[in-house]
Amino acid sequence: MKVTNAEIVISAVSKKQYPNDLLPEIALAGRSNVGKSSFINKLINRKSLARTSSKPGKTQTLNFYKINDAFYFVDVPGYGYAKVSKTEREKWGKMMEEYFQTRENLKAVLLVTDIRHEPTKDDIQMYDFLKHFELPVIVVATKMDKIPKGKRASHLKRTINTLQVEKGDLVLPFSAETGEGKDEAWGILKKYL
Ligand SMILES: Nc1nc2c(ncn2[C@@H]2O[C@H](COP(=O)(O)OP(=O)(O)OP(=O)(O)O)[C@@H](O)[C@H]2O)c(=O)[nH]1
Ligand SMILES: [Mg+2]
Repeated sequence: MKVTNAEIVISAVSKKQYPNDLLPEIALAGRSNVGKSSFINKLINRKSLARTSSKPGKTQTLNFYKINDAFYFVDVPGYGYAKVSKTEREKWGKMMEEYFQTRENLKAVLLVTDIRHEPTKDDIQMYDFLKHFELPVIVVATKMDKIPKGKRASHLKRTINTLQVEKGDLVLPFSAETGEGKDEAWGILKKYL
């Protein structure tokens, strides 16, 4: 897809702030610091529209990025960052449920995982949570540039096995560094838009 326009519309913390123009949405979920915001930037060819950071916990709100006036990427705050208070975690949980459970224009979720590491308990929980709400899930195995070619297959297999990815759910090797998987990502997303 040729992206000619991309803009942040709102950083929302609750439902009443979500955009109401009924455009389809694609959400990004995953651990803190895994590369969700970087994924968005890579797909839309913008260095830093979605704010990224080497420190975990950069994205704290549901950030709605309107693309070509046609759909939204929704950048969701990450999970699994240890230095988060119980209150913060509960606030996060409520925000997630409110969004994933009730959002009718949400068409698919990209669950971003780090190919270097085995998916965590939190990743498994998130995958199961999304499946529970019967949302289409695409697993994005990012940071592919960080592992040697010879280990790709075994790492991908580990991700699939640990998450127990259901038949029919796609797993996409990706790198925001090299652009690997970008065209494939658009190919997949087009089907939901
Ligand atoms: N080598 C490499 N680094 C990446 C890749 N994707 C993201 N990063 C780096 O990982 C760090 C975190 O990236 P972000 O995109 O901010 O991660 P996030 O998931 O949005 O993080 P939160 O907003 O904190 O949840 C940054 O330093 C990025 O440059 C990738 O594909 N390869
Ligand atoms: Mg982010």
